[in-house]
Order: sequence, then C-alpha cells, then structure tokens
Amino acid sequence: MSKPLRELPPITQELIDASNAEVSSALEEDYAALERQLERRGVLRALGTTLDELTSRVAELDLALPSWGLGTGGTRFGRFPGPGEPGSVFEKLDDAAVVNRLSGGASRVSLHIPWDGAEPAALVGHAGALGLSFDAINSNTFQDQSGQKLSYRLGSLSHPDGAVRRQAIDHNLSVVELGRAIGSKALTVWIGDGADAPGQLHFRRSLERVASSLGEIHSALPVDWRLLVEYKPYEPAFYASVIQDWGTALWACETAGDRARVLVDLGHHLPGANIEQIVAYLAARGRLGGFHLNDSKYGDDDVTAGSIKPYQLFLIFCEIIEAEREARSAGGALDLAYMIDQSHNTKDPIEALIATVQEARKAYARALLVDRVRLYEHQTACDPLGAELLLKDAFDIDVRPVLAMARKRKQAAIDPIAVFRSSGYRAARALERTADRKTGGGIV
Ligand code: PSV
Ligand code: MN
Repeated sequence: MSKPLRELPPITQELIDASNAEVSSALEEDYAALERQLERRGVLRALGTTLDELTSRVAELDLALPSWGLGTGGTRFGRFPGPGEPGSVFEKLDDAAVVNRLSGGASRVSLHIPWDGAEPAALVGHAGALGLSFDAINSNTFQDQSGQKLSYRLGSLSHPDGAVRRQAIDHNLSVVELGRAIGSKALTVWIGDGADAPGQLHFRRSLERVASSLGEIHSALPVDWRLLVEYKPYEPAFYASVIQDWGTALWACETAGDRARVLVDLGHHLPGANIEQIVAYLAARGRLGGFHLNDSKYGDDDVTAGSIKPYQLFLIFCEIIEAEREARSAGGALDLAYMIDQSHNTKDPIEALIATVQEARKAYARALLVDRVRLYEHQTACDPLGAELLLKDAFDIDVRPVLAMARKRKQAAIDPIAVFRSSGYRAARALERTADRKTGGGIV
C-alpha cells in the first residue's frame, strides 16, 4: 500500500473536494457542450480521437517547477518579497506540492545548485512525502559563491585560464553527483560567459573551450542522463555571449557528445525570433532537449508563459506534436524536459505557477486539435490561407473545460486559484515562516 501524502494545512483534499462539488455540474455541462460542438464539426472524427482521450493526453503534460521560482523574484532595482514566502528548499518543496496538488500538473522540481542544495536523503524524503520527485538539476557558474577560490567574473567553462575552467567543470560534476542521489536524469547548463567589449573575446577559441568543457562534463554523466545546454543572446554579457543562440548551442552539443541536447528557454531570443521554427529544426537534428517555459514582451523578462504571446506558445506545441509524430513513425520517441523558468516579481509565485500549468496545457490541448492531415494538404497544395485558417480554427477553440476536467480527474481543483485564495495558505505560512525577507528566493 502506498504511503499517504503529507497534507499541507490548510490545503486538504477535503477543501479541494468541497470546492469541486460546487462547480462540478457546471463543468460537466460545459464539457458535454464542447464535445457536442467538436463532434458536430467533425473535429474529433478527423483526428480519430475522443474528447476523453484528448483530456487524458492533456492531463499527462506535467511541468517541472523551478526551485528558484517559488520565491519572489526581483530585478537589479530591488525585490519585494511577499509575506509567507519560502526560505529554505524544504519550504519551497512544500509550496511546490501546493502547486501540484491544485493544478494536477507539476509533480517534479528542478533544483538550482548551490541556491537550493541540501542533504540528498533529506531532499528525497521531504519531496517523496509530498508526492514530488526531481527533474533536471541546474548548475551555477554564472555567479561567485562565498569561499570560492577563483572568480567567474570573466567566464567559467570558456575562461582562458584552465584553472577556472577546471573549477567550473568540477562544480558541474558535483551537481551531477547530487542529482544522481535525488533521482534527476539531466543536468541543465546555462553559462553567463561572454564579453562586454568588442575585442575582449577570441570568439572561436572561447566557443571551443566551452565545447570541450561540456564534452568533459558529458563524458562523466551517468549513462541514462542527458546534458541540456541553454542559450541566451545577452545578459549578463552585453556585447557578446559565448552560447548566444540555438545554432551555437547545437554546435556545442554536437561537439560535446550524443546525449547533449539544446534547451530552449522561450525568453532567450531576440524580439521577433521564430521560436517554433527553431524547435522544428532542433528536433530534425535529434537535439531538442526541452524547454524553460515563460513569456516575454521585450527580452528575458520571464513573465508567465502564455500571458503575452499565447499564439506563439500554441505554435511551439504544434511543432512539438509534429516532431513527436515524426519520431514515433521512425520507431523512436521524443524525450523532452518541460520546466518553468519565470521570475514572479509582483505575483504570488504559487498562483503564477498554477496559471503557467494551465496556459501550457491550454496551448497543448489546442495544438492536439490541429488536423495535421489537412494541414499537410494545404501545405502541398500551396494554400497559405487554408493552412493559416486551419491553425486559427484550432487555436480559437475554448478548451478550458478539457483543462478543468483533466484536473478534476486527478483529484486536483477545478478552480485552483479560487481554492488557493480561499484556503488562507499564504497567511498561515506567514505566521510560521522565518525566511529572511531581504534575501530569500532566487533572483531570476
Ligand atoms: C538564465 O537567464 C536562466 O534562464 C537560466 O536557466 C538560469 O539557470 C535561470 O535563468 C535562473 O537564473
Ligand atoms: Mn532558463
């Protein structure tokens, strides 16, 4: 018999069930109406599926929560922590469990080391009691830590000085060791290495040094692990970043080893970049590793996924589904890591993360409703308007009853934000948490 999960007062299953009982019949009505509409329009028949099957697929989309995203974020101009926010990694796990419990779609946590490190047995025990496990683990060589021998001010894995590179590689290896002990299966590497002045970097040599450092990390990975390499065009380096775009990351991965994959952080693109096309090309090379979900208006502003460009998120999921179909028909499977990487500067992080799970599932559900056979017909008939309208038709379907039903079937909340707000969870934590409100939480 499996062990009962630890309840986190005041969020109990009774509270969720009571709220669900109040809105259940309205949901059943909306769900049945959507089913009738999709049947009448022939959408489900064309896809060879049922609404229940679609709901189950949506319920399977599970996003890993960033340990650093459970505290209030901030900018270099300041940080405004809210009451009751978590201080320790264990309190972050407690809050992650609330997001999972209410959303039914966030059962794993991605740790950032050394921000959220702890003794592995304690981490596994605490997470396990809450029904959580650990996803990809993140290393940090973009900051100096107290007591660190050599500085990363002028780079880490690309540094001209071999001793600095050695220290950065060793840090990654120690992160893998911790990851192994807590059940992670991937290491995510993002480096801030770059230059602030033209001429400062020897571009080619810097990139070669990164690729060779990544190669050494790759060769030390357990056999069932993957190395996820993240790119970013600017910040902290303001003139040039060594791994600045997907092409550079792809090259670094191909050089580092066969289990290295590119990680697409949605905020890490220059304005106007066609991210869905990048996703398709990376998948075609067999090097699409996963995502850091967020959204942006200007740059790497890390706002809630789907809050600014929901159509882009939908188009990205369309390409993921296409890549999955292609992988399946070639006898393989895509193994993608879905993680959230957002900064919650003014929202309650728990609420923002629940909303993110909803937005990702919304985009995914709509993308599952695209009739790909008809889309190929429009593509081969060179019919741009037909193709565009077909995508828009799927995007315009109100899939919220599917998302709510997916939650209900997982004993999560039909209306998760309402349950969270009525529970008084934050106020209860504010009374007992002793986080240093000036320093707790990561700044993303
Ligand atoms: C960098 O901007 C990034 O996207 C990387 O994933 C980091 O690990 C994370 O944010 C936290 O700062
Ligand atoms: Mn990221």
